[in-house]
Parts: sequence; C-alpha cells; structure tokens
Amino acid sequence: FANASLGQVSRRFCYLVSGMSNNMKKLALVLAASAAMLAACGKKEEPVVAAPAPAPVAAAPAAAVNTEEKVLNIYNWPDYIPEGMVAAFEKESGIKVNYDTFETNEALQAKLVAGNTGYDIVVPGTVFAKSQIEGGLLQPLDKARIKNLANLDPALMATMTKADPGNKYLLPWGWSFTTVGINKTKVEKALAGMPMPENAWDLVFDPQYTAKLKSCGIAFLDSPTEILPAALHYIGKDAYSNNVEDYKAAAAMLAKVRKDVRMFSSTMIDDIAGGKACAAIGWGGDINIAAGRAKENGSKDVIEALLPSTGALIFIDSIALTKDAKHPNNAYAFIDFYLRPENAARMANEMTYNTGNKNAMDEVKPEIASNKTIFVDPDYMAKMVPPSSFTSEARAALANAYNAFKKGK
Ligand code: SPD
Repeated sequence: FANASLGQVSRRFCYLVSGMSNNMKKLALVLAASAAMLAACGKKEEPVVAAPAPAPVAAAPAAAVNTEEKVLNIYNWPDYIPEGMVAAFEKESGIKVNYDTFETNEALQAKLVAGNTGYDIVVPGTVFAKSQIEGGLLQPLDKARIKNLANLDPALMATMTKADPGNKYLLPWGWSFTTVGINKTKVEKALAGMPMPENAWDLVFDPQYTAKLKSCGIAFLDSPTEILPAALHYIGKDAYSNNVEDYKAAAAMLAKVRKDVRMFSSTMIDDIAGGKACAAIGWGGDINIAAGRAKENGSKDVIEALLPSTGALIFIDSIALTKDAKHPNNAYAFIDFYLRPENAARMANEMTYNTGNKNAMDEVKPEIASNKTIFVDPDYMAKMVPPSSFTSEARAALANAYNAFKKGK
C-alpha cells in the first residue's frame, strides 16, 4: 500500500496478500482486505441519472458554529510530526494545540484504560487499537467532516479493517515496519571479517553475531509487544501467536542474547545517530531519521534500516478520537489539515514515514520516493508480516516472557 495509482496499489495489495502465511488470522485479513480491493477493482462507473428537482425550502439552515474553546489536546509518539506543522495549524485555525508524547503502545493503553485522559486525538498502533475500539475507549469518526479522506490509499484502509471493521474509528497517521537498523560502518568493523548474515535478524538474535556486536552496542525497543513478535517471527512462529508455548520458545531464544544487549529504549534515534548503538531492533522511519541526523552532525558512518530476507513487521499507527474527547470539532479540523497532500508529503520527506496518502506523491522528493524502506517494493511487501492483535492471554504471556528476558532470568 505504498502511495501509487489504484492499479499499482491493487497489484501491491495482491503481492502483499500472496506473501501471507497460512494461519486463520491472516486468512481473515486476506479475506477482509481482498473483499474491499475486489470491490474497488470491479467497480464500474454508475450511469448518470438526472436527479429529481429538490423541493423548495423556506430558508437554508444556518451553518453549524464551532462553539468549542479553541484548544486541541493530542497524544502521539515522539519524532512523528514535521517541525512547524503544529504551529502552522495553530496559525491557520486559531486553535491552540497541546501536543504530548508517549513512547510505547503499552503506555498509551494504560492512559486510555485509566480514563479521563484529557486528550482528544490519540495515535495507537492498530495492534492495540482493535481492543481499544472493542473496549469503548475510542469513538467512531464522523467522516463527513473530513473532506481530505479521499486522499487515502484504499489498500491501506482495507488492511486497517482487520483492526477496525468498516474503517469507522481509525485513519492512518503513519506506517513503517519493525526491523533491524545498523550503523554499517561500525558493524562491519565489529564483525572483523565475518560476513554479514543473509538474514539481518541474525545480527540481533543469533549469539554468533551478538557476541561480536555487543562491543559497539546493541539496542532493543523497550516494549514486550515490539520484541516478542519479532522474536517469534525469527524462530518461525506466528508473530502474533496466541499459544503460550510459543512465547516460552521465544523467551528461550532471547535469553541467549540477553547479555549482549546494551540498552532498551523506544527513543533510540540519538543513540544510533550518536554511535551508542551499532545494531538495533527499531522502527524503519526512526532508523532513517537517525541516518539523517548522523549526517547533519557530520558523521561519515552509514546508517541503514535493513530489509531482512525473512521480512519485517509492518505497523500502522492510527489517528483516533478518545471516547470523551472534549474538542471533537477542533480534532476534525486538525485531522483534515493533516490529511492534506502537502502535509503527508512532509511526513515522508522530513520524517521518513509513509502516511498512505496517495495524492502526496507529486510533492515527495525523488530520493525519498525511491527509498525502499519508506515506499516498500511490492515484492518485498509480500514478505512482510502484516499487523494483527493479541488476546489478553497472549498479552500476559508476552509480558512475562519480556520481563524475564529483560531481567536476565
Ligand atoms: N518516531 C515515531 C515512532 C512511531 C512508532 N510507532 C511504532 C508502533 C510499532 N508497533
């Protein structure tokens, strides 16, 4: 679902579907997404029929007036909005934005469950948003109020129906994938002649490599729901398994590399850019930001988000309204602003995240449009692990496995 014409999108979607594994959950995604895409593919233009003349009305109703206080409270991930975008919205709308950040889906989940967040817009990953919708923590969107909705890629929206049937609650903020990021210069030096593995996940999960890379620093995202799916995928299990035994197997694999992991952090951009970590399990966009930041700081080191041979794990962070949002009108104004093509293009150009805005491509710089870690090729997309969700039993199992791993027990 990289930005492209509908024909390209459909082909990419088919590639994505063709690469999915055979368990029932993924099949459900395939069916949901395929139905939407097929409907889009097969749609013919409706014949134009003359509309009946409207009945005369006495007077047009007055346009709705926004009587909300001019405030909007947003809770989003760090390093996830171009500089000056909030200020531009404030200037244009006269709405004051309070913009706070959280570092993990778990942190946002805890805030939402506690209630009275004070936030209007939140940005959960779809992996968590499904249960947040089911638990009544979010409210459906009034799509009639978002005219720029039409800019969004239908294939991405179809993929999101797995978490949000009918696309009622969620819109894409940004998507990328959890993968291995490296400072190639430092990694090659630390490997001292040992060739790079065919599968990049070996760099962070195979003790043969981690034993060497610990000298230049290995960083892991600090979240059970980031590390366990990657570990499960590495050992050949369903990344979103609901089988407690699978988590035990992943924990056993992780235990072997624990002593080589230098840091756990979900804000590792400066750690990678500044040379504290040479290999990381991180988010594609953040690793690209680190690469840019290192260059800005005058470093000659090459920093890269890798595309592992067995695939990486797609995530989609979604715009949602809290159930008790106090400023829904202001929220709709901001969402519509964010969905403008020029703002989506800035997300790609400056933040190296794809927003699924198909009308933004004209304004995306050529070097960004050709970056395969932002606009992923269809053939690689087929290898990607699509996002899913966890049952509460699985959440408990993965939290236990993660805590034991982190403590080194
Ligand atoms: N700097 C922006 C980071 C956004 C990360 N969202 C990741 C969710 C992965 N499950």
